[in-house]
Order: sequence, then C-alpha cells, then structure tokens
Amino acid sequence: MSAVITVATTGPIATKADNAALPTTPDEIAAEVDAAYQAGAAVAHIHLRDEAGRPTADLAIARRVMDLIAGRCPILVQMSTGVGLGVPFEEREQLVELRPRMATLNPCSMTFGDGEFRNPPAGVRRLAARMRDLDVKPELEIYDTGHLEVCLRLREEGLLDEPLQFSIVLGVRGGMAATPENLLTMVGRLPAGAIWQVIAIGRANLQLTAMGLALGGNARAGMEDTLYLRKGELVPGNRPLVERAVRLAGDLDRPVASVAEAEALLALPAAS
Ligand code: KMH
Ligand code: ZN
Repeated sequence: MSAVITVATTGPIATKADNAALPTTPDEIAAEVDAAYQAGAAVAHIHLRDEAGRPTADLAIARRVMDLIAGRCPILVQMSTGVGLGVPFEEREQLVELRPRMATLNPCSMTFGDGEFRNPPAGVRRLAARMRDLDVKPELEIYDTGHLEVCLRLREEGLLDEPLQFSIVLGVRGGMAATPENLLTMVGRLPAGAIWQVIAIGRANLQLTAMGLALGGNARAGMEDTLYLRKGELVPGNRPLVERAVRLAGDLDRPVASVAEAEALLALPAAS
C-alpha cells in the first residue's frame, strides 16, 4: 500500500541558533513545504512562529502561511493545534476555524521536556467536536499508552469519526521512550482500521521511521523531529529528510502517495 509522507518543517522548539536552515517566517515555511511537496510529501504539518521566532497561534500569520502554501502547491495542510508549550489551549484551538483539511488533536496533558503541555479534558472534547463540525480531520497524537484509551473514549462518545488517524509519538521526555518495543506495543493496541504514522523525536528518528514504514504505517519527516541527517551532521533543510523517507518507502515497496491518493487513504472529508 502507498505511504503518506508528512513533512513537519518547523515545530515549536528548535530555533535558527540550533540549525540556521529551520524555516520560521511564513515565506520560509511555504518555500520549505513546496520543496517537500516536490520531493514527495502529501501533507504539511504546520507550526507558526511570530516575528521574534516564538510559537504562536496568531490567526493572521496562520492565514498567511496557508495562503502562501496554497499559492505554491496543492499539498494538504495539517495545522498543529499543539502550537507550543507557552500558548494557551484556548488560543490554540482557534486555528481550526481557518478550516485546514487536517489538524492535530493532542488528547492529554503531560510533562513535555522541561515544560508542561496543557490539554484539559473539556477543551479536548470541545476541540474534537468543533473539528467534526468543520470537517477538519483530526490526527490523534499519542505520547503514551493511556492517551490511546482517551482517544477510544472520545470515539465512543461520538466525537471522532472512523477511520481514526494516529501519530505514535516516541522520544518526548515525559512520553514513551523511542524504542522499537514501545512502537510494537502501540501498533498492536491500535483499533482495527486505524491509520497511523510514527513521530520519532531525535536520535532514533531514522530507525523508527523505517520501522513504521516496514510495519505498514505512514511516515513523517522534517526538522520538527530532528535537526540532523545523521549523528553530527546538521540537515541543510527539510527536503533531504523527506527525500530519505521517500527512499526508505520505495525500498520497502511502499510507493509514495500523491495528494489525491492521500486524501483517499486518510479518508479526508471533501474540501469546502
Ligand atoms: N511535536 C511533536 C512531538 C502537534 O504539533 O500537535 C508532536 C506534534 C503534535 O507534532
Ligand atoms: Zn507539531
């Protein structure tokens, strides 16, 4: 089966001081998304930064980024509602009002590195319901085993439509460690028919992304998850990471999904 490649160009944490190639302005993000699309990505996972490079849920910046991307390529935009640790949930949830085709839904609060990632139960339910009403497909970010149970409860409550789409996030300090055993455990617990990908943060990015593809998952690539191509070698942009994921998928007989194929595979509601 084809593999959907998502590019995550920017994320909420790294800065240009960590890697000068990190895109942070709307123009830089759109250019990197376009390069990733040309290399085979069908989905763009988007975090926004303000003029000072800080994570933001500013709707004007979000609209500008979405417009710039749409002006360049037909990639499917997945807005992060995780945004960044310092941004209140009530601001983050507003991003779905712009009706991106997809958005993340982080089901639980947790320790996240040295910070706190706040996703209160009532807010998560409100955001899930709003996404359902707006036809924005949620990608469920599960950082620990219990996060999956919370998602299944949301489905029972009618707040999530099938097929459920998961990111199994490995390597965040406060969530599951980035080990093959944890990935296998989580894949084994997913409900039948679930769509999933691995998000492997840091050093194990390559190995766990490859493992996810070998197990039949989709793949995410980009500077949100690693700033290095390999140990000690900073990546000069997002494109080489996407190209690597495309190569891995191809070698595993997983042709890369086009945008149209990704829309079907991910069962996205029709564009409005
Ligand atoms: N930053 C990753 C650990 C989100 O943006 O909502 C997970 C992520 C979730 O990408
Ligand atoms: Zn993200």
